[in-house]
Parts: sequence; C-alpha cells; structure tokens
Amino acid sequence: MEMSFRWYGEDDPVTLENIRQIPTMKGIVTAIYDVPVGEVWSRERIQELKAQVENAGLKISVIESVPVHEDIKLGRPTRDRLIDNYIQTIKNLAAEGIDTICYNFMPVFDWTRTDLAYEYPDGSNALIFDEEVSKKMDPVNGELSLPGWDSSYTKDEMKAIMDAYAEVDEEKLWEHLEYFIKRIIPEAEAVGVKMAIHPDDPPYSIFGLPRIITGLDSVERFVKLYDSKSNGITLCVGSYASDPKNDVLAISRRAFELDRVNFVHARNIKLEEGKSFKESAHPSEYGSIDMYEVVKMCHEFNFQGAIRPDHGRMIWGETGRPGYGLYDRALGATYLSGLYEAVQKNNRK
Ligand SMILES: [Mn+2]
Repeated sequence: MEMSFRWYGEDDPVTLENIRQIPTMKGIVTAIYDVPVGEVWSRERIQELKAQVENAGLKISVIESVPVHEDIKLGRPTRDRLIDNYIQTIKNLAAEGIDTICYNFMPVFDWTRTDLAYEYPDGSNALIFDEEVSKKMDPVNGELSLPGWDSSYTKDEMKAIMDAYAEVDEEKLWEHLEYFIKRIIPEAEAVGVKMAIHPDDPPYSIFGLPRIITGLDSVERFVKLYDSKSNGITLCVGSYASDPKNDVLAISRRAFELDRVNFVHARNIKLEEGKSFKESAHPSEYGSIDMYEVVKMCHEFNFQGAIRPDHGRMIWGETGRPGYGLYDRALGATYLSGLYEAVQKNNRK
C-alpha cells in the first residue's frame, strides 16, 4: 500500500512542498489539465509534469484522470479516432514510467453534490448530497451551477448533450464501455499499464442520465468485459458507500478477490435519510464506512498499489478547492497509515 495525495498542478493552492511534509506520503496523483479532452498527451508535457513532481522529491503514483470524450460514451462514429488518441496517451504515459491510470465513464457530469460547504457543528465544512435538493436541480433549464458541472458547456450545448443521451440507456452505455475497453486494455496490458475505472459518484442515475459503475453487480460485469489485471477498478469506498443499497465491504472484498483493485480512494461518508449523505472526516466513528476493515483488506490481499485520502473537509480556516484542502486530507493520510501500521504489526507476531 503506497500512500498518495492528489495534486491539481501549479494552480493548486496546496503545493508539492506542503504534500511532501505529510508523514508517510510517498506519491502524487495528478494529471495534465489543459490538454482538451480527446487529444493526445505528448511525451514532452508528461516529462514536464514528471520533472515538476520529482524535483519536489516525490513521484507520480497514478494519473487521475485521463478523461474519456463524450463521443466515446455516446458511441458516435468519431469515437475510433478518439480511442486511437486515448491509446497513444496510455503509451506515452507508459514510456515515462507511469503504470496506473484512473478514469471514469460517467456521462456529462463527474461527481455531483448539492452543497460544497455544509457547516458541521464544529465549524468544519464538507461536501454533501441532499436527495431532495438534487431532485430540484435541472442542468438544462435550471439556474444552478454546481460542482462537477462542466462550465465549458453553454446552455445550448448542455441541452444538445442531454438530448443525445436520451438515446443512450444503461445497456447502450455498457455496449459503448465494452467497445472502449476491448480496444484500450490489450494496448495498456502490452505496455504494463493498469487501468482503474472510478465508480459513478453518486452511484446511481442523476438527471435521467445512465450510470453503470454503481455496485457489486457492475464490478462483476465490468471485469468480465476483458479478463486482465490491466482492466481493473478504483476502489472508491466513499462513492460505492453513497448508495445505501451497497455493502461497501462486500464490494471491496470481491474486487480484491478478483485481483482487480488497481487504486484505492479512502473517504468516509455518513449516510442520511434516503439517498442523502454527508462527507465526513476519515475515521470510522464519523462515517458509515468501517475504514479499519478497508485498510485491513488492503493488507490481507497484499495490495501493492496506491491509496489516497479522498475528499477532506475544510478545517482550521483553510480556503481552496472544495474537498481538496491540505489539512483534513493530511489527517486522513496519517490516520490510514496508522491503521495500516497497526494491522501490519498485529499480523507479524
Ligand atoms: Mn473517489
């Protein structure tokens, strides 16, 4: 288990120097953010990013994410050229020594919350998802602009893309995912890259859009699309646990048994009424996830990949990118490493 931390590049208020001072920190999870989705990441740009991280005394553990163009998810004819580009990016990353790539297959919206700065009684702020509020959100006609919503879409473009997905139900989306997987995985395998699909967050349909990487059945179905360790998952326990129907520990155990866990996101959430939830501090006592059991499984299955604290709260007056402040994620990292040390030593006697 290798402790890692997400870094958003030079514009991130959290610096590499901050990150390297976090006890037990080994690696960086990052991406190139200014290459348009669908274009190839050049060797030069990857080298630049790598040098930046290495000059700070760290290394790149995982690329998160190489985004998948909507035309691939929609199964449009342009997808073949876009998949060629995606494969070239995988090859370029591999040539620079990067061996794990996280991505997701969520239509239009990435992770979605209804409030980015919910205030807990202790004064800390967290991201939350309120089911009732989410039902009132309408990406086409509504005035609300929310996180994870791609602000590069104009209103007309948003309507066009939402209309395009009206033709794509869950089965169609699975077909498009299968097409993508069958093309990229043999290439990733050939260059020693492990792909890690992130679950949909939250793991159910929102705004009428199909969502398919949602629970145990999805994991079972996904791994069968292509039988290879390179065709793996990001075990984001916070995302899987956000559907009260999911048993996140059962999903974790199954994914480890299948040997398809290529990356772990450890975040805790507190389930509330219905499908509402609040992100919480990492320790088990604050959320619905038994984080000790998650870390114990990483040890039991001798997980060699990267783990990172996922979103954190904003504490101690910190301002910055919601979910991605320094302090609470640093506490999360040391907590997770502490659990791991205890499990490891307990198993040694
Ligand atoms: Mn995650």
